[in-house]
Amino acid sequence: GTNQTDIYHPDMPEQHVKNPLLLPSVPVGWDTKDYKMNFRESLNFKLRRAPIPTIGSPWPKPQKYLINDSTKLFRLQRDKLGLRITRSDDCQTLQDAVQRYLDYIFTCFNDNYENNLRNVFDEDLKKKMLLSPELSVRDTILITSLIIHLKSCSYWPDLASKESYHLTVNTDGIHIVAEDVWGALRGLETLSQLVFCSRNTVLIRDTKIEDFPRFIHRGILVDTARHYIKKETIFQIMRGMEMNKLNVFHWHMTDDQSFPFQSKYFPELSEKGAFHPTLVYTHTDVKDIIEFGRQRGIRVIPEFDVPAHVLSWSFGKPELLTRCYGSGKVIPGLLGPLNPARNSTYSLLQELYREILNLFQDQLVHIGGDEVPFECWKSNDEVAMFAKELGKIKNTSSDMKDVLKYFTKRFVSGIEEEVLKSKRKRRLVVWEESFRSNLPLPKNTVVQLWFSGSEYVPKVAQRNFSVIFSSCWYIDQVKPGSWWHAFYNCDPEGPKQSPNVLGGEVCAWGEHIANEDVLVKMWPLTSAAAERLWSKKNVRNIEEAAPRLEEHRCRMLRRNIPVGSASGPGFCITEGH
Ligand code: CP6
Repeated sequence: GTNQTDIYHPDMPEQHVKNPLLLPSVPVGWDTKDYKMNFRESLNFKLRRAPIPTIGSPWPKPQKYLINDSTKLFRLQRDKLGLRITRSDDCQTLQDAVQRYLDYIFTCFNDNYENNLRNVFDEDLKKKMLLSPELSVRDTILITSLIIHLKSCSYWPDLASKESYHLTVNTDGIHIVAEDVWGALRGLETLSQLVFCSRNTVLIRDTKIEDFPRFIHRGILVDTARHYIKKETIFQIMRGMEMNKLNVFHWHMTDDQSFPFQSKYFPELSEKGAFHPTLVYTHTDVKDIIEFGRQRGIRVIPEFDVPAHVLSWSFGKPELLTRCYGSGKVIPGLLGPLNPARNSTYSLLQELYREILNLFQDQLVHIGGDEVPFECWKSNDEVAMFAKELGKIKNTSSDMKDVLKYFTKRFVSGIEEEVLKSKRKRRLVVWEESFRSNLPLPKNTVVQLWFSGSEYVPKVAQRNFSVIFSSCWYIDQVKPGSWWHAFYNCDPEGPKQSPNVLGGEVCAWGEHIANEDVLVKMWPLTSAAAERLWSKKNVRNIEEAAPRLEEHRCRMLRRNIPVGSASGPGFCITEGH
């Protein structure tokens, strides 16, 4: 290859980009602690110019990736590109995806090559980076076929979905080979990111890619209870997820502040508990969102957080919650967690879960279990008596931990009854505390870590539970001036590989994030975590990633996703017009 290889060749993670305008090498910790700049680094940061975006570099970086710069460039023309799907037997999901991606591929923006070089002031470097100025269509080879080889076409994506694919671009045309449609989707996304545009021509290099995800669970938690998020915004989030090969939409549906789910069994929950009768998700809305995700290989996981974080449930169903009485720590008249002492609590939960399990398709169902305070239960005579009765049965003294255990056992067995009726396998997800409190959880439960680092993963493995990791990926906690590096440096696994880690989720907790800013806060920060979750563990060179992230940010803007700053200077030609 030429010197361009130094800049574009993504298969050399340890090789430093020879680009004088980028940050010099900084010592980067490899743990879950926040990335803090030292004085020298912060000075470098202040003086830094915008990274020069790469061109035609996919994000997240593929597992195996070869670009041959020694052959001529290829060009694509929509009316001259023949499409063939082998063994498609009516794979509608793929056909819809191909149309979507052809639109992306053939929307030519001339912003992403020559224009970016305007900001290169090192003339030698510029010469090396520039496509030969005489380049014309005659110097490129027309590719006339896009062939997708597909073994199967599953309807629903799930935990076992194969997302691997091979992609080659050469004189034989473009080939995507995948076991299942989900791999073909990821391959099409990569293909759409390999193309670039110069003088109104869609160009692509000779490329060979073998790709598969590092983790099977790569998600975003979206909180629709603290601020209502519009359906169209959720679609935009999912379009961004597709571009970053993220495959799980964790829907934190309800919380203290609102209950936006319009239940058919208990309409009063949203009639009284939503912020406004119109700020709800109907069954149709939920189905639309699940379908939008399905078409992109994105699974939707519901979370109706219990037994705490439920104040909004009480607006429609006051009798569900525990009334707190003055006892030092709690304010009299306040409502606490669900009342664990009443049969009606469990029957409502079971019926609500009948509805949830009919509506949501995914195997994983999040049942919450975070931040359960015991003070209110303790202050309430009915619950205190109930605890005493539990103690009598067990012949020991019972405390509120036992009440929580009882609640969990009965709540979970109600869900299990409904699961049996629905004839579909399910797996429960719980927040970290439920694991720490040693609650009676089914064998294959998944524990979502939200405050412990990866050093805690083996503790969960000891009890044979799987892990979803979130502790260092809070987009609502990002302070102005902090970097995407903190997201990029965080890893769900410690130095040793942990087979019980399914993956991780970036969390968009909604106390300080609304419909109008969720996307700009989410992107491109979430892209940093997306690469951590998809690419090889050793893909962690910030200097190598910076220009690629810069390109990716512009690419997302070109697809109309409102992407915020990459925390540092930068520009896209599409901005500000
Ligand atoms: N809301 C709910 C939240 C959080 C949790 N549950 C949360 C609080 C602080 C941090 C992270 C998350 N906002 N319902 C805990 C899972 Cl730092």
